Amino acid sequence: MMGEVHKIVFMGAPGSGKTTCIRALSEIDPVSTDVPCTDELRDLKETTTVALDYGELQLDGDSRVLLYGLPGQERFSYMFEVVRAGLLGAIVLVDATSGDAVEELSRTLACHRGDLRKMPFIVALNKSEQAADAIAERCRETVREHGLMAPVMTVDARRREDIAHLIELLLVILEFGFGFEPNGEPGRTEGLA
Ligand SMILES: Nc1nc2c(ncn2[C@@H]2O[C@H](COP(=O)(O)OP(=O)(O)OP(=O)(O)O)[C@@H](O)[C@H]2O)c(=O)[nH]1
Ligand SMILES: [Mg+2]
Repeated sequence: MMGEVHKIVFMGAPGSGKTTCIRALSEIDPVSTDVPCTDELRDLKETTTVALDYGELQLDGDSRVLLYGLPGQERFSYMFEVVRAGLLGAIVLVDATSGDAVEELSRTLACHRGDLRKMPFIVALNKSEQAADAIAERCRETVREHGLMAPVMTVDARRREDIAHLIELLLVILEFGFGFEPNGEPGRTEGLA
């Protein structure tokens, strides 16, 4: 993988932890476009991403991973267009403490289904300090219901090693093909969902 550049996107509902992941993982000062929340989000958190987060991670040799965080609010979902070219995979964050966690995942999958059929992704169940097994299982079902396939992992987005582990897993899935055919149609991926 000498000299390669991998491009990965973090997506998910507002407050699910995308900006936190990039801050935890980036080895450069992350570029952040957070602004104070002005709408109903104000009760949930202080700031929200309105354009993109950007960070970088160095791998062995001179390979790099470029990390992009999308805004969580659906009205900014067109920002995906900005990062789509050359994208190798995605991390879909889910806030396990949200009463709507599974519905939020469902909305994200529905919004980006076309792209997620063409690249490997991992569902990362965040803020999962308390037992999140039941939610993880419902996330797996939701992924299947959308005709998609992805592992579901529990993480703490503030812990660098948790997010580094997600990236490693994504790169392994990429390296071993994940059963994706060159035309982007999912192939044999049993066992990963
Ligand atoms: N307890 C806990 N808090 C977390 C965790 N991950 C993120 N947070 C907190 O959750 C809040 C929201 O995280 P952000 O990273 O801003 O969420 P986001 O997905 O970027 O949100 P938008 O940009 O609004 O879409 C922050 O206050 C984080 O500190 C976690 O694993 N556990
Ligand atoms: Mg953000």
